[in-house]
Amino acid sequence: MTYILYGDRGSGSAPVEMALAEIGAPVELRDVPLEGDHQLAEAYRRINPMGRIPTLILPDGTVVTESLAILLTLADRHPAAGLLPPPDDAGRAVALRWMALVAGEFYPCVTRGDYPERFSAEPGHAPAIRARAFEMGRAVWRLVEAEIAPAPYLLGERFCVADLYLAFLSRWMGGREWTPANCPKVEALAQAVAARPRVAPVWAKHI
Ligand SMILES: N[C@@H](CCC(=O)N[C@@H](CS)C(=O)NCC(=O)O)C(=O)O
Repeated sequence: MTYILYGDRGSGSAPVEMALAEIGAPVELRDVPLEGDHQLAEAYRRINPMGRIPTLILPDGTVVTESLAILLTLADRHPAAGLLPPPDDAGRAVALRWMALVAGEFYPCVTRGDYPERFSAEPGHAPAIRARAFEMGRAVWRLVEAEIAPAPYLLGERFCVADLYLAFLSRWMGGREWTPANCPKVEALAQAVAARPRVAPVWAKHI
């Protein structure tokens, strides 16, 4: 029943590792250091053809890529952990909404910020691409900030996997300094998640 998680410190594998900690599921962690572009190595691309982390291998060998798909898969496979409300609960729709927004709108900004040279054939464009990616990424968090009312979690007292995902991704793109100053509700959510007993050691390792 052991999962295999490919990832790196501070990366998108962190919320997956945190979800596994909440579940209490055994996991073998395999390092794919982004420094040196090990995610682009041929051997790893045979597992994840996008050359990205995280990748989760289920105990039966099934490969799951895409952080959102991985987290939802874990929530589905371990209902006793309560990582998502049931399908007929509106809270599930709320959780999915915020996770999809962050996966679809914020994560691509992170890629543009980290690898601006991929987005223009003209090397001189990189600083402007990076700057715009930061603006667009922060616009996503401002929108989240305006809409959520964590108490202390997105669904009130009930913790869910969306809390993990938003909390950890809010640390990226300078978020550790920018979020407390600009998005106090998102910051409070991040602190509440970071303080959870099973999450705290994993959070500390990745931040
Ligand atoms: N859509 C993917 C994005 C994954 C992603 O971009 N991961 C980053 C690390 S957090 C990565 O592997 N970057 C390396 C690269 O783009 O070459 C997901 O949600 O899992």
